Amino acid sequence: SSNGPGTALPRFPEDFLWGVSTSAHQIEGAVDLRGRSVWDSFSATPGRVKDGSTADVACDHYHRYREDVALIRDLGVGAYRFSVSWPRVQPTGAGQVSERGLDFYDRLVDELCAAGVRPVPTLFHWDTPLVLEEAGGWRRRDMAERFAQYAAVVAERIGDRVPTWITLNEPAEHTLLGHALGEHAPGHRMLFDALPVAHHQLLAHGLAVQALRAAGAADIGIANSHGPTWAASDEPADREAADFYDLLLNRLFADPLLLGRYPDGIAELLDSPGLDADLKVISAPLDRYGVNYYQPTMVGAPGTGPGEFSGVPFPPELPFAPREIEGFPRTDFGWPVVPDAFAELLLDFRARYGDRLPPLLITENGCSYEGLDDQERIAFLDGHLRALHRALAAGVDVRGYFVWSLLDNFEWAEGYRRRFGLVHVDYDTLERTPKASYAWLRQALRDQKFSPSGD
Ligand code: GBH
Repeated sequence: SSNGPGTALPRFPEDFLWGVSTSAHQIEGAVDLRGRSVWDSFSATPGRVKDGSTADVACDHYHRYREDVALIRDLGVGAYRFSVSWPRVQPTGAGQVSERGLDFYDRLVDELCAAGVRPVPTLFHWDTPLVLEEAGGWRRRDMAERFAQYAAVVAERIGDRVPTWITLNEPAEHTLLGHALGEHAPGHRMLFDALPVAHHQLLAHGLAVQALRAAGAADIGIANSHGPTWAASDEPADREAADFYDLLLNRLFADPLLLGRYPDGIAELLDSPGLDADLKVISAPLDRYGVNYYQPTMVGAPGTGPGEFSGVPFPPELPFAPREIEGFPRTDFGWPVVPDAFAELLLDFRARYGDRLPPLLITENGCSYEGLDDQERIAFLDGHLRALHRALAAGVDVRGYFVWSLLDNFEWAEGYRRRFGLVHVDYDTLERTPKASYAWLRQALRDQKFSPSGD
């Protein structure tokens, strides 16, 4: 049988969970109805967001969520992963709770349930309340307790209707881009001094898990970004660099969560009192492990290669240097499209963590392309779903797959220049138009005989 978008996908398990993902800051808008976040001030600083845009309006999802839930329902998926904006719930990040903010998520969850779609909220997708950042933000250990208190507030309000929780989105990216390299909010360029930011997020996750369990949550996970790391050559210096990058991307967060310890060398750098006790909290059992997958990365020895990363000069003092991966198609963002690397990642992950690995959810996978007739996106999704199916057949326990993203949205430092949606958004009229990929996915789910309600 032939492969490709022209032929039906292989059959996935009947109870496989199909979904779409978004995040609060990238779609909600309604900035006046919430507290300010680090991304508001970052976007207001000239030069930080490439097209000079802000997320003040974004997709105006706050006012248009009914239309968006209808799009999710008509697509035929069974789940929707969205994020809760911390400054919408707690405008200053602590204490005072905004009833209006909580009401929004209450209505959204009701609307999803009425449409037969499972709500999968993520509690933090990078929009730290600005007041907390100005007091030291994730560089401070007590952010972890603040986050757990916020988690308890949200769980108390919507927990009765939430089957699955995700604590944090991609703490690796938030540490690396937001605090080590300064390309994302809050824009710190601390290089290796950013390591405590990683630890504090992990501790925040662990304390939030305790708070969610206390509120009765039965199904909890985290969403980490992962991808295979390839060495530029077999030379020892390139291999060493690749191992180090692999440690930062694939192990720095997963090892503490799944094995209860940091990779060799990291605990010494952290030099944090009470680390063993923290690691007990961090490694409490999870019900799901979320993987966000986009592309493999190639690195070489420090000081080699083009000296830049995604068009930004790369600090030569780091022990690896990014390289271009040649020989594959690229998305509009320039990311290589390598479906086989998705299967490679999942098999490697299973080999590395074995029985310590909870069932996986693919919490994000997607690509940026222009246009309504987005055949490239169809080919991307088709290729990645086939790769995922191969990993399933090889015994990797994956329970669901979420496309990033439902809608075109505010793509962080790129602004609105990158479009990841199954649904096009006209940023002047805010009109939504399903793309060819939306129709393709809907048909693929029908071919699977997938039933959102599970019967
Ligand atoms: C996710 O992060 C975010 O969770 C989401 O908010 C965001 O909108 C979405 O992805 C799309 O960006 O220069 O070829 O080495 C993205 C994780 C990690 C993916 C770094 C791209 C670098 C590509 N990213 N990776 S490359």
